[in-house]
Amino acid sequence: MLVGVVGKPNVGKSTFFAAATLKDVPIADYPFTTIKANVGIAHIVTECVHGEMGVKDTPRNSICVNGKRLIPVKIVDVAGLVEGASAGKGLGNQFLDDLRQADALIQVVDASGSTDLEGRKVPAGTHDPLRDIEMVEHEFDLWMFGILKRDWEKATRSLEQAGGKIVEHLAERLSGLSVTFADVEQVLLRLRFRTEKPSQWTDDQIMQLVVETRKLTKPSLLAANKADLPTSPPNIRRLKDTGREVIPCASEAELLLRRAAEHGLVGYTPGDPKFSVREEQKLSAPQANALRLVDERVMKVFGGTGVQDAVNRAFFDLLKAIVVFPVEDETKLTDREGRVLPDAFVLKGGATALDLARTVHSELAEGFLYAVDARTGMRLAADHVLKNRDIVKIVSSGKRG
Ligand SMILES: Nc1nc2c(ncn2[C@@H]2O[C@H](COP(=O)(O)OP(=O)(O)OP(=O)(O)O)[C@@H](O)[C@H]2O)c(=O)[nH]1
Ligand SMILES: [Mg+2]
Repeated sequence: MLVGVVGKPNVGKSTFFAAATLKDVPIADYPFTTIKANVGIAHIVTECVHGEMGVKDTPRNSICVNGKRLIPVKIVDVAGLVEGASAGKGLGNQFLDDLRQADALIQVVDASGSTDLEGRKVPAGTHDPLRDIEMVEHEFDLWMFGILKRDWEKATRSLEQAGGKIVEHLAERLSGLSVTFADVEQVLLRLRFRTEKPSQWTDDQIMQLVVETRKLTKPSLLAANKADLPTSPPNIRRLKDTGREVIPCASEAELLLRRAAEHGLVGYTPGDPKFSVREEQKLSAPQANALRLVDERVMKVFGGTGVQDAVNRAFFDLLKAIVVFPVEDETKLTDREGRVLPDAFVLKGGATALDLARTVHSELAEGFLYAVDARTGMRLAADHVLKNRDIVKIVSSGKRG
């Protein structure tokens, strides 16, 4: 699963990305700072199961901090998107190509209204961020529309003559965008288009198809960034009034806190509503002042920086992801080497016991016999749908079983 960080230029996408991954990427106060996409590892946070199970864990693929399990996930930060990008303006289509594999999007918005539609600086509060959302989504749609319209008439006519299925044609055209056959089928069912005569579909209909496909296959939430600035709160309210999922974010504050925590200057776990200063005497005056501002303008107002919340919600809400703990000994909750609850895997919502086996190791899946729910001791079949925080042993005839 991959989540893309998108938006117009200069809204703080790379700052958000850097705060979520602690990867050093270019950040600057002008448009098109990012040219090449940045891929990095963020973490999603869930209550660890070790407390509930009364054991002390020894994590391997993830981290356990203060009872919370932090599990690695992939995110990508792309170049800024401007009006006309789908037709090559700005950095053009390239960033859209970088989003092909994304399963969900975090759309970063400059809630302070201090950058225009193209990302240039303007006096704070003078630009309406609601316009940016429409622009970004419309460009995305135009791009997908362009992919479908490429020799549409020729392709659909020959399809009709050969008795082929439009679902297959569409799924094939969009397969590079992480769109499946089942996705297209679902969209067409909802739209009730005449599937036997696609050559007669109007451009409006094809656009409708695109919009529905985007909503289904690239669900998104809004990260209302630069929330620390005084012009942001009214815009955040207006963004929320649209009915969209909006998370006030202060990416710069999160970056500051995570870096300070890395150096042991503050106590802070991503997602916490507050932080504590550890080594007051080691802070320079500007550092101390910056931390005071973060406390006053972000933590006390929004109850956190929002960055971790946005990453969590992209996976848990948009993708309905679940975290599952595989073990080899279902009573001791250990792996072969005796590590307690070593791994936590992120799976797509609806994932089965067999999907978990596949994720752990292909051999486990090939020889899959059954799984065991470590909490209840019950046997689970291959098609058993797993829940968030399940602890599961897989029994397999494969070498690793
Ligand atoms: N006040 C404030 N400024 C921020 C915040 N996040 C980012 N910025 C500033 O916004 C400017 C743009 O940040 P970037 O992260 O480079 O923005 P971007 O969206 O990646 O920009 P492009 O790559 O050019 O599209 C920088 O000056 C950041 O310091 C925030 O939470 N609050
Ligand atoms: Mg950038």
